[in-house]
Amino acid sequence: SYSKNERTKYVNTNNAIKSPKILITGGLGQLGTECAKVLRRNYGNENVILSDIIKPTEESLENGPFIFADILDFKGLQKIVVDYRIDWLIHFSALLSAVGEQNVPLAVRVNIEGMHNVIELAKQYKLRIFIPSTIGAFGPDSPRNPTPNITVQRPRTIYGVSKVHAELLGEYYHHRFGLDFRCLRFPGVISCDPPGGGTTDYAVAVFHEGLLNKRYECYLEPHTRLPMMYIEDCLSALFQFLNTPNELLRRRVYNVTAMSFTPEELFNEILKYIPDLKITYKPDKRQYIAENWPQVFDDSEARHDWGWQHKYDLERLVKSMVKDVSNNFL
Ligand code: AKB
Repeated sequence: SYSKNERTKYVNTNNAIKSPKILITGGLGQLGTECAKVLRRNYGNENVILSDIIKPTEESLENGPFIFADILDFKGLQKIVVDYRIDWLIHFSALLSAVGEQNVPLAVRVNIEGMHNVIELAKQYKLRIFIPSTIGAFGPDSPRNPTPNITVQRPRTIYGVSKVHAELLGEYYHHRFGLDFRCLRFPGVISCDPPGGGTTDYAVAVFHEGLLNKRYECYLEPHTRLPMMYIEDCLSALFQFLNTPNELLRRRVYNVTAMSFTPEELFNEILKYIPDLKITYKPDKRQYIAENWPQVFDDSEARHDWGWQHKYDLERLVKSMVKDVSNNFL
């Protein structure tokens, strides 16, 4: 059901509820293509526009419009919003935690300046805007087990700093200008599409390398516990949250998660499917990042306020990933 304001916006002259027009930035990253599939199933292919600065594959062009959009080009973004009459903006463009540390100036431009552009755009054109945050928005001073929705946030990566900045600016624009800003803090997201440059990537890479080469060298120590979720849960959280009437939201930023595991626990579950899998450990700089992140994420507020529920636990996740990767990549 739609709130009063939303009704005004999405009811057309025939009194039918109109689908929102949605722009996804950073659409060719880990979440974009799959997110577009979910939204297109619900709102129609033409109403969901995937965008990026990367050249798309055939698959990304399959089900609906794809356009070039550079989040650092404010006028270009304005033109897209006007030309396509955009209502909602899903802003995925970002450099992740590990790759951000390798190029801090670029991370500042993309994650901070780019976010300034989209948030200002959303304010000007009264868009609903979703920006993902992350477990990386916490740091060594935050309680790690569990990490509540509201607590100390002093991250030690540029990725984390930029995400705390996005959370705070979004909340500020909401209170000051009435911007419909929505933000979920995601844990490590596991999907058969490869992520690019995160600290939780090992939990995806092990499926690809494990199934292909029967060996995997892990860059985290065996007992490093991190919160995680399967892509399907991540996208249903996003979809459900985007559609929650404003009056049910007690916050603009919510923790969401599904499970927590260590590399060793994940590999033991995978061994049930690939018994000859050989695991070695060679911790690198990402170990330091992971050590300062939450181990267990408290998402009770999301569960309470808008009914968040995950479907995938570790066993189901591994079963699905083995199947997805075997079917699509082998
Ligand atoms: C990363 O590892 O940087 C991301 C995240 C947890 O935000 N996957």
